[in-house]
Amino acid sequence: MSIPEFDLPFMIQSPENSPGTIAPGLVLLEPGSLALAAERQSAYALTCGALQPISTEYEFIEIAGVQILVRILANLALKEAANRQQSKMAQTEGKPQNPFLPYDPDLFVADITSTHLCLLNKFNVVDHHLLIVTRDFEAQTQALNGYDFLALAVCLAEVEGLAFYNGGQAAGASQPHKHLQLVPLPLAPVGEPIPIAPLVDAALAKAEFTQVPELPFRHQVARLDQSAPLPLVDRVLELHDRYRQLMAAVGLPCQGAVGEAQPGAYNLLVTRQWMMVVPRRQERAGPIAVNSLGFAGAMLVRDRAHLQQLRDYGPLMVLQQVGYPK
Ligand code: B4P
Repeated sequence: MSIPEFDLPFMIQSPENSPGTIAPGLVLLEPGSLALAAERQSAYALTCGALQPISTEYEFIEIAGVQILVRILANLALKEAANRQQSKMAQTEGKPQNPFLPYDPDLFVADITSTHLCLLNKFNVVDHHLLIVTRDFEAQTQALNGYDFLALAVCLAEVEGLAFYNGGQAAGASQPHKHLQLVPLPLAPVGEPIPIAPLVDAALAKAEFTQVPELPFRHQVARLDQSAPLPLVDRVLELHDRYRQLMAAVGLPCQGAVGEAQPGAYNLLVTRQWMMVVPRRQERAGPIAVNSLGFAGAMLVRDRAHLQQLRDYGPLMVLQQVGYPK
């Protein structure tokens, strides 16, 4: 099988260098504009009803010296109604509905590159939750490639946040069209900006490619230098290289080439300082569904009964059950 290699020179083209053409990997975002565009579009999308935030309360569960943030949903009714509508239309039309193709223009934030654009998450729990979506259909079960990391590097330079990817249904993905996500920090108004970050920082202070001793699920984490004043091309290569190294370390080796199928389900978490990969075996532990944010120490439950179950079982045990034991 021939898989096109990620072609580096494409990445560094600018519109001025190639007037009239859109090459893969061309950066289209005006520097410094993403956070403001997200704020403006959120304000507009709220007023016109395109954005339908989900209210939550939150509590913390302390475990292994970490304050795990747990959000408790107040009302999922709108999202569930949209899910039912999506399934009904899929049945009527005989094919799955895709909310990202075509996307709702009222949720459009910005063109990022010639291959990716940025949308607001329609059912956001945290403000300015961004989706980084491929323009053309690509499956959420494909490995991430250089163009995905180019879009990610551009967005992460603009917004100090936690980027993540739910690689496949067992990793929490509900939409089959490829989308990375980016939530601005902090994840909660009090406490650590990312609950598990102190543990990750402590582990990375000893080794740049390692595991976090306190976390009982299979994972691997690597240091990143995305805050350094490096050329974009170097930051993209760092992300792409680290991804492949981490995937191999957790038993999911891949090239990160365009069109390549992912070797198995996993969650990817990326900040400007580090990247983590967690292989997955199931979407939920009992009633508690987990996506990438769960492995950052930010979990979501439907109601207080599920919160109690999470307390009784222990959040780290839930994460181990949806992932693999170390
Ligand atoms: P996926 O990768 O498929 O899955 P997800 O983030 O886990 O969200 P899911 O859809 O499974 O929602 P859930 O009930 O678990 O992401 C698809 C994304 O597309 C979602 O963000 C979805 O909201 C969004 N979307 C769907 N239709 C859309 C449309 N027409 N236009 C634009 N975007 C659309 O969780 C409910 C919500 O809570 C989700 O927003 C989820 O991101 C968020 N969430 C889950 N866990 C969280 C946590 N621990 N902390 C904060 N927020 C959390």
